[in-house]
Order: sequence, then structure tokens, then C-alpha cells
Amino acid sequence: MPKLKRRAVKRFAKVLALLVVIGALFFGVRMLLNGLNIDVLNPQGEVAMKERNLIMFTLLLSLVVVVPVFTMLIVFSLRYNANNIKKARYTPDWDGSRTLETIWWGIPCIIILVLSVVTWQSSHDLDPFKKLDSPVKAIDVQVVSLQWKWLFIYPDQHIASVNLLQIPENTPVNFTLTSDAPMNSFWIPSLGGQVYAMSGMSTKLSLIANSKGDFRGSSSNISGTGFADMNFIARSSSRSDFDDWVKNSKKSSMTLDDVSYGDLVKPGTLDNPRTYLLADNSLYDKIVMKYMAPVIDDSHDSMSRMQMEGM
Ligand SMILES: [Cu+2]
Repeated sequence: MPKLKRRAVKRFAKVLALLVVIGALFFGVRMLLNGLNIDVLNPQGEVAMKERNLIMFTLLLSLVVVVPVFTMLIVFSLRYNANNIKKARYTPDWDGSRTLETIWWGIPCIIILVLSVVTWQSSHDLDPFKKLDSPVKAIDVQVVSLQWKWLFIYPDQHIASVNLLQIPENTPVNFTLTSDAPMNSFWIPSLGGQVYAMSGMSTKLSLIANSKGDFRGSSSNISGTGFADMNFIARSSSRSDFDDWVKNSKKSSMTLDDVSYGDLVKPGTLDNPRTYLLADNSLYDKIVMKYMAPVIDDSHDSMSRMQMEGM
């Protein structure tokens, strides 16, 4: 076989191998995404939808740089390798090109500019403290992370539940969050969010579910032995199902008072969700205040200042 033809065959084999690798990677990633069925990419509420769009937009924008760079990496290594002297032009005196400089400084600058505007806008738009716009009246839920359970207090309905968050669909939910345990992170991937729950502090988060269903809720902050089981069900149902659930919970044989809360707060996991009648509407505030007692002892002055600043 003549030398030239042999080289052409070799190059064809190289390109073919490359295409096979790219194809395998593409299908591998697709299968992985389908198999995992990632909640974040499959939003069930307005907030999660906005977050998903932001992730996808940022991803596509970064591909504007990533795809050409990796294409050039492959093309240059094939074209300018030592065995390919004939094709590659030798230009030892070349030391600059205004066009190329404009491209590789200009495009990243534009991307950073676009990203900063988008990030600024979405940071304000998706501010967890911001209440959602909706003609439907929001419901309030107070969330307390325990070791290793999630307690949900419904102050207006006078009920509480553990490891089950029942909400009506298409209704904004205003959460206030704290912890009576180590720091945890409240996260319902299908609905958005991920906000820290910390003892002695109260944070806020507004979410909405725009469809019915059971969604996975979890703590995304490792907090000890029972952390792996510290999951809850976020159940979005029709308004009438929600009202029925509230009615049934009020008939619960269990009442959440100081004694039963004392049991609940002990480290341990629960096999099944529970519902309680709420005895004390100020329970949430008491839990927050538990960690906010002023330190009067002078020797701990710096400590009390730190606590004040943390408020
Ligand atoms: Cu904090």
C-alpha cells in the first residue's frame, strides 16, 4: 500500500475511534440521567422550575467555551503533532493576532457579563425570604430539624407532624425553619430550596407545589448517625384532601406538649410519619429561644457577643 494511502487510513481510524468515544460518552451520560431520574431536573413547582432553568442556562452558556476548547484540543493534537509536518504550517515569527486575541478575551468577558446580570437577577428573584406571588392565601409551616427527624408545626391548623409534610397544591407555603439539633439542611429537590436549619436561629423559605404527588424531602447536611434516615415525604394534594388530613390529625390520639416533645427530641429515627394535635402554639418560639438565653456571666462576655451577632 502506498505511504499516502496508509496515512489516510490511519487518520480515518483515529477519527472513527474518536467518534465512537464521543458517542459512548453521550449515551452514557443520557442513560445515567434517565436512570437516576434527577428531581432537580424534573421540577414540580414554580421555584424549582426557575432553579432548573438557571442551571440549564448556565450549563449551555459554559458549553460555548467548553465545546470549542475541547474541539481545538483534539484538532490541534492531530494536526500539529510531530508526524504531521506537511499539513501544519511552520510560522516561527508569528507572535500575535488581533482577531484571535479579541475572540479569546471577548467571548469570556461577554459570558461573565451575561452570567453576572443573570445571577444578580435570579439571586433577588429566588431569595428564600421573598414570599411568592399568588392569588391563593399562603399557609405557614414551622420546620424544626431534630436528631434525626423533621418536625412540621402548622400553627394556624393547631397540628404538627413528624416526617410528613402535607401541603395543598398551587398554594404558597411559607416556611420558618430552626433546629433543636446540630445544623441541618432542609431540601425538597422537586420543589426547590435547600435552606439551613440552625439552633437559635430562624430562617425562611417560600415554596409552592404546582402538581400533586409525593416528593422526596431530605437533610442535605450530614448531622450524625441517623442522618441517612432523616428523610420526609412532602405530599402535595388537593385542597380538600389537605383539609381532610388536618381534620384527621386533630383527632390524633397524640398531643404535642412539653412531655411528648421531650420524647421526640431524643436522638433516634422514626419508622413511620406521625401526626399530633398541637397543645402549645408557641412551641416553635420556645425552641428558638432555648438557644438564645443571654449569657450573664462576665467571663463569657465574648461568647454572649457572638450569640448576639448570630441573631
Ligand atoms: Cu446560622
